[in-house]
Amino acid sequence: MRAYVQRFGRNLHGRDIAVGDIHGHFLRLESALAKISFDPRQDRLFSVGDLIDRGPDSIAALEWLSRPWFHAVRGNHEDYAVRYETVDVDNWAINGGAWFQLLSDVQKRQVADAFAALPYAMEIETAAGLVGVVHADCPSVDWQDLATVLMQRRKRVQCIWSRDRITAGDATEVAGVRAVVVGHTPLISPVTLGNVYHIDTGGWTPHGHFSLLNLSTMTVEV
Ligand SMILES: [Mn+2]
Repeated sequence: MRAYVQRFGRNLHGRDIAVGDIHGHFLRLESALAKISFDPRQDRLFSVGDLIDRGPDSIAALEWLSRPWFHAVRGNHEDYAVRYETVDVDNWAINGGAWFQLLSDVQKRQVADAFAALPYAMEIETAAGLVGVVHADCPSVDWQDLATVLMQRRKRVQCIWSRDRITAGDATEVAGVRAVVVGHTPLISPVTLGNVYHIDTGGWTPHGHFSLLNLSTMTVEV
């Protein structure tokens, strides 16, 4: 597998945009990107993970990951797929993973391998400083310690599952980084706690929408 933390240099030509949980709703994502005139020739899109499950088109995640301007971290739903040989299938199905059981053995392996290659964290250099992306929460006090901290399995679990910060309203800043962007917990509108931006506004739910966050200005474009 690749490194736990994947680094991206400055985008000198276009925008860097982050999006919350997609959960198989790639057509809705395309509509949201059209609203901001997203230009794949120069803009980049960074996903907080949970590309799959619940929505109608989970398998499209693989095609999206092959696009050079689309990047994602591992969410807890990708982690189900990575662990497909030992996962509690019934529990996963309740959480939207029934589609996976209909795949051939070859497809299952292909999907699991693609998601196993995803990093737990991405860090993007922007004009205003370094911005981090993880699925649920940053498990280290200082972002600069993250690669080391993620060597512990329980910290990787925290990274893709924890709701402690948002549940407690904890506004402690993550040191060593300008901002951290997370998803995992559906909200009516984006919530910023300290320098942690929670952007899953339920674009995959009947009444939610995708929030597209500009990583240079840390403002929501739509
Ligand atoms: Mn999640």
